Amino acid sequence: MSTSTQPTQQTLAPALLKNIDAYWRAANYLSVGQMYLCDNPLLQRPLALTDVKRMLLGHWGTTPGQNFIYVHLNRIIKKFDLDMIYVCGPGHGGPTVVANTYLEGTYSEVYPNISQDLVGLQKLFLQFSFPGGIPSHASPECPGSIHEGGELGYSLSHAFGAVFDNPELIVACVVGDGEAETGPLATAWHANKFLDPATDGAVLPILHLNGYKIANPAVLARISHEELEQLFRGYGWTPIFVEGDEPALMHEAMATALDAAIAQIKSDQQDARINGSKARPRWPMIVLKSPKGWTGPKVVDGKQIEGTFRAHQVPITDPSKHPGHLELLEAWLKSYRAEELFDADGRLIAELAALAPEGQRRMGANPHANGGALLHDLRMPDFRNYAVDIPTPGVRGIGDTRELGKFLRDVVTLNDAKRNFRMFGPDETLSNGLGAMFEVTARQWQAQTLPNDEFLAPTGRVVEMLSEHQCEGWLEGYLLTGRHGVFNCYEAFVHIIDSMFNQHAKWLSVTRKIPWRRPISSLNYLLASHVWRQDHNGFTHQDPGFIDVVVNKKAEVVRVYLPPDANCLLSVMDHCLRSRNYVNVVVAGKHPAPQWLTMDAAAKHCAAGIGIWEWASNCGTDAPDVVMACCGDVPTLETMAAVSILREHLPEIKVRVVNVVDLMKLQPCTEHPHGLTDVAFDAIFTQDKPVIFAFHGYPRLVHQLAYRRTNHDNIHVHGYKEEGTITTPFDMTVLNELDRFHLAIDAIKRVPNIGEKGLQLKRMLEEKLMEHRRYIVNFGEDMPEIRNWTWQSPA
Ligand SMILES: Cc1ncc(C[n+]2csc(CCOP(=O)(O)OP(=O)(O)O)c2C)c(N)n1
Repeated sequence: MSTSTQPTQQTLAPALLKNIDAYWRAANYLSVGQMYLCDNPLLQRPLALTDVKRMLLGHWGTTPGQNFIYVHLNRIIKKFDLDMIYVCGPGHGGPTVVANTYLEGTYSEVYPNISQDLVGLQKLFLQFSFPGGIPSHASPECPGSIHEGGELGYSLSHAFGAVFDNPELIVACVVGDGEAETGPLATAWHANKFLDPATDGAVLPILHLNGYKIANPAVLARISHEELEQLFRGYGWTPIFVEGDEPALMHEAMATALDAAIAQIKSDQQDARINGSKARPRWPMIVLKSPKGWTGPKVVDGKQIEGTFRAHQVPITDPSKHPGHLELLEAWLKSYRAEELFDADGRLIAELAALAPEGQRRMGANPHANGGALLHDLRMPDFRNYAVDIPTPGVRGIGDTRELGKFLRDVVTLNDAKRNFRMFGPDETLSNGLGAMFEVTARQWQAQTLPNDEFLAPTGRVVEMLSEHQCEGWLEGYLLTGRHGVFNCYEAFVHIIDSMFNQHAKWLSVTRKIPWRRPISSLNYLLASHVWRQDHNGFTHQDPGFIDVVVNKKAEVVRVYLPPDANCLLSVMDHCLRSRNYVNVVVAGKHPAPQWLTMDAAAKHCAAGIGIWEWASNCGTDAPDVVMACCGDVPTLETMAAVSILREHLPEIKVRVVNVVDLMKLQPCTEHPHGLTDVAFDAIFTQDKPVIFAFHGYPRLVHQLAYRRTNHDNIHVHGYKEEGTITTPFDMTVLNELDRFHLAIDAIKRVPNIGEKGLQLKRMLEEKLMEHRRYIVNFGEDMPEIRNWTWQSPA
């Protein structure tokens, strides 16, 4: 199906077409006003230099096209009583969402000072891109937005995340033709192979083919119509083209296209929901080809603006410095004939106001775009019921994430009816040890299946696509619309979405200060298959740096947990799934590993976030000679083994064992709400004793967090030093000097007056390291004393 600018049918009655055009003019006028005016909002007197902002900021190019889309969506929402939200891919079209939510009334409802009158209009204009005002993007401050779009590329992923398990919702998602060149957006078209037409909603992508980015043409705008159409058909979409620049024809074409798109969505959904069709729909999408900076100045200073890249930002520059620009700006503003659109008090005339949907059907007031308002607590199984039995510390477990899998399986079951919990991941749910989930659910998959496939079904709580971008974007969209979930990922490759995490954390930081934005469920990362157990995959798979990225963000938003065993992992995950407005990063192992704490002890330890393991220490309440600290499952194992060595060979050294679950405990309490007071920190780490700190990640991070502590100079951190390859698990720790021998040697070096006995032990441990090397090279596995080592509790 293809719609041209010469529509064969008349979708819009002449009066409606005229009003739609007038509404579009109103939105365009408000957009230009936001970019330029600080006063005289309706030009009730001649435009003066003092009416124009001193700093001119904003993006005009995308805005008129998006205003055009918005008014047409309003019509279609009313016509079909649609539950629809708007995702503004090129979020720099912020003036669109602000102008339109203002016109429909939602803006003034959440910001009563921005009233629908002359005073409010002036404030609306002034606040835009102005110190103390609002950003120029579809930012959290704007009602109806779940996607700021400052960093391009994530619109479609967010849109799909929003419609999972929202069968009545349609997300109209504007994709910039420049945005479409980004990696995340380019893969996002495949999301249609994961959407269940029976139980999920629909996404209506609107590719905004306005031809240009900031300074370049957009690739999709410079391939033939046929090639573009084939591209989207190849991705499984049914493109409907709306092309042109003559407003009246374009209104008609857009209305016809939207009618067709909605009819197709409804018919596809009906086929699946009523007729039981199992076919994957070829969902409709719209390609809107319109000039960049449509209706704006045609030529400025002898250069063409409309329909070129030059329309991207502010087409008319500072009138105080450029003769003739004030007149050009006035003529541009007047071209929208605001006097026909607003009454003398600045109120949109009733005939036009009636075009907007009402109540929660307004895209700015749709509760899906304020997901916290729809959020229900998860029904949670009692994590204590999944306790690993610990008859004695050090017993070997089956793999911490494998225990967690059973808990998550039951989270799925308990919330099955509500359909508000999902696990997203790039193909690693099984590999990360969470296979128990598949006892009760499947991977959602709408493409073909073959007899040997496993755990694929039209609908399921697990969604896996080998695109970390999609997994992240889907989960974000899912959370932002009021649901819960987990992203499980290889630790090294979660870096792929560093920047998406950044943006989500920023969103959360801002929304915390917006009272009408209700808290949403936290974004939970479960990073299994971590650096220390990627011995078989090698160097490429060894990178614990995501937590370094995470801790850069506002303390009020980020939390990092490194549970040492399965019971702690269960306790931590229970907490994360109940939490709101955070990003929680949980790093856990999947391989059989020693278990340390009973469930009661684990729950207490995790609640404290850090603690002295007295049962593993040999100094009782006395001051220690050395603090052996650990954070992470493998560092804990190596520390415990090092402590055993010291206890056996140098029992006179008083060792205190400290375990850190909650990394942010290390930061001062003035920096992070979880941070220890200096007094509490000193009580654990002492003021002057050496601390040998075995850390899961890059050593620098511990120093960064603890640099203000009294005893910082005595903290010696062992962590990942970017040494790695395919080798044995223990050798990974040896290469990075995180192993028991290096830890014990470091303790010997740091404890004063250690004597000849200590030096002998040091030599013995150095010899052990050589023996280890010889052994693994000969046998290809770790020495039996390493493989079979178990913790022996002190007598
Ligand atoms: C990931 C990313 N890279 C670069 C930019 C800088 N940038 C802002 S707007 C823009 C061009 C966008 O073009 P398009 O998506 O076609 O939007 P429109 O032309 O409608 O403004 C670029 C490159 C960005 N915001 N995000």
